Amino acid sequence: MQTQVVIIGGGPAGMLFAEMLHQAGIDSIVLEQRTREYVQGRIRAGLLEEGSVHLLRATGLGARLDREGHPHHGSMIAWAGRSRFFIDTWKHTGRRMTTYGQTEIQQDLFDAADRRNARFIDEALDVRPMDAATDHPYVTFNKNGEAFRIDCDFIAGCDGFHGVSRASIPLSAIKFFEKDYPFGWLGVLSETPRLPDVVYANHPRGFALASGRNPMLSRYYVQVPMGDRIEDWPDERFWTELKARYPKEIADAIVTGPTIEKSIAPLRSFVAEPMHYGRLFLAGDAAHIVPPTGAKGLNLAISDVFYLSRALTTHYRDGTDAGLDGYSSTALRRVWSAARFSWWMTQLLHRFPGMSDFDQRAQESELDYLSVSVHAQASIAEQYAGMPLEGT
Ligand code: RFL
Ligand code: PHB
Repeated sequence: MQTQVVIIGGGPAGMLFAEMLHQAGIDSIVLEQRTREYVQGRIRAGLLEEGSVHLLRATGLGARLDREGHPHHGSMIAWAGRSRFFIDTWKHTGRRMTTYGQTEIQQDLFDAADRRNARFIDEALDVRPMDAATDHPYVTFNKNGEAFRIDCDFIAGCDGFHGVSRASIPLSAIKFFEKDYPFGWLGVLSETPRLPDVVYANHPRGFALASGRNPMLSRYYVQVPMGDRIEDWPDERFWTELKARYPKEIADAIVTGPTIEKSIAPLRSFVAEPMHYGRLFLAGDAAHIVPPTGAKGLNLAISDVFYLSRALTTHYRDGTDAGLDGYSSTALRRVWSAARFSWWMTQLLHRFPGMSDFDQRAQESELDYLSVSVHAQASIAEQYAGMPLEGT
């Protein structure tokens, strides 16, 4: 087979990249190791920056997002026994946030791919990017026991944190920056009315988060120790723990019910530099992971593929490679800004094992400061709303 760009990974980064390339008249093939149904069923992110909503709209993916997404003016932070404050992105930046599930975006992307008869190959096993350091890269894989090869101009590694793309880069050509957190998030989805606001909570029992997918579908998270398993968290224990971490009036407003999905995700910060090796370019979770506290992972995946599609568009249209040469440094500026913000939100809102009394007071003092300082609130709102894309 032959194409201009082989995209490894059919998650949001890979599928959106294929759509953006198609709009620019650039041909691609997406290789996904799982089944389409599996990719579709994964429950993950929910909160979109306004810039991400604009990019999705500009790529023809706005219709259902505009109908069913829930735009709002920011999120609330509550902490034990104190007043709450609102991260008002609308007041401080004129930008809104939108809750719209990653599952829905994935569905919209598959629908768009179907409409244009895109080449999307799922259950592609043993995918290998080859000769990325040369002008003639190619990718090999197996499907249904048969071996295939695709010759291409470029390879896009959109295969998430555990993918093969980053792992194929020689260690002498890439540097990793990592930080692990000593806890995870237990997330549940429940067909119960969501709270009117997204509410983050810092409590002596640990962090909690209330979000939603639609008026009758709520999404909640609680911080859990490393090593906890789903079986440790029957529904009743989950709801009791969640409510215990919110001030009474918020806890009373939470409607409980059976959960329809439950999963535990570890929290991690990770950045790979540079985000390319020869003609292999990394985008999304393949290149970086942020803890979900800042709601940035999916938004970064979207901005990465925007930058990369713009660079490839000028490569094919004008024959200039300045965009490709600058892709990594341009993308990394936004990545590091989000990585720093996500790390900061994580240390502000979680209880860390072994935290000293001093650490505890310092955290409380920072929350107190945030709740009274309009300057501090403007700064957090600006970062939460998302920094603007360069060159737009
Ligand atoms: P994905 O979604 O992991 O997709 C990668 C795809 O590549 C496939 N793959 C391979 N295919 C072929 N060959 C191989 N060798 C392959 N290896 C892997 C995989 O099967 C998969 O289909 O990465 P992508 O596209 O970069 O998208 C990133 C986002 O999924 C991620 O950043 C967000 O979900 C993070 N995130 C959030 N981001 C936000 O912007 N806002 C949020 O509110 C938010 N909340 C969250 C989150 C992530 C969470 N978890 C579970 C970590 C909440 C949670 C709980
Ligand atoms: C979500 O709705 O899943 C969500 C919202 C905010 C976050 C993380 C996840 O920071």
